[in-house]
Amino acid sequence: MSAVSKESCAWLGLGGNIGDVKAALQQALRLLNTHPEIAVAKVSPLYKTPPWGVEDQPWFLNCCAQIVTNLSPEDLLEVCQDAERQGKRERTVRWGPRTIDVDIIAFDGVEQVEQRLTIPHPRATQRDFVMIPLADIAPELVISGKSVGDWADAMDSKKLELELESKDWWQT
Ligand code: A4P
Ligand code: MG
Repeated sequence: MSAVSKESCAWLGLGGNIGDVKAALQQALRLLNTHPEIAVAKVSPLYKTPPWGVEDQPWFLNCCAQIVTNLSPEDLLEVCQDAERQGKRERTVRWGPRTIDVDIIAFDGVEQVEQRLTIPHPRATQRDFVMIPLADIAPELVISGKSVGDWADAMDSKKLELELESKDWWQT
């Protein structure tokens, strides 16, 4: 991994809708937090969200996290994809497959458009299941010229349900 000396904040969007999603999200956040170059600073409440895009599928669980890291955005993406792979692993037939996505929504001072990694995430500001949890932990963060709080205020928060409100749900 390439070393980046500066500590940066980054914001992640996590979600899934197959299997024990809460457990998969907890596992992903704990995995990120145990990485030597990553500390999980804040986690939003966990929301139950209606499916976006393809609507004929189960509701999702979604949350956002603020992390502090020495990694470059590309190396952080690799760690996020490792966490996804672990979450997707089939453990036992009984519990079935698990699906989890971990996206990088924003990274301090970074704007780039590349197929491998676009920051800020190109579709994040259209998604209530990203902007509403993100507004819980980073309302002042500016994405595409507008604060996350303002993006979230323009959305219909009633479509989302609070699943777990405590800020340490992922650790318990
Ligand atoms: N990639 C580029 N930029 C990024 C970034 N900022 N963060 C590349 C993460 N990855 C990024 O990712 C495919 C590739 O995008 C990665 O390998 C990486 O190199 P992906 O997550 O498999 O799919 P995607 O094309 O990024 O799709 P997108 O728009 O993230 O949609 P998903 O993940 O398919 O969305 N409804 C609700 N309520 N909640 C949800 O969480 N999720 C989806 C799935 C649809 N509807 C949903 C939800
Ligand atoms: Mg994705």
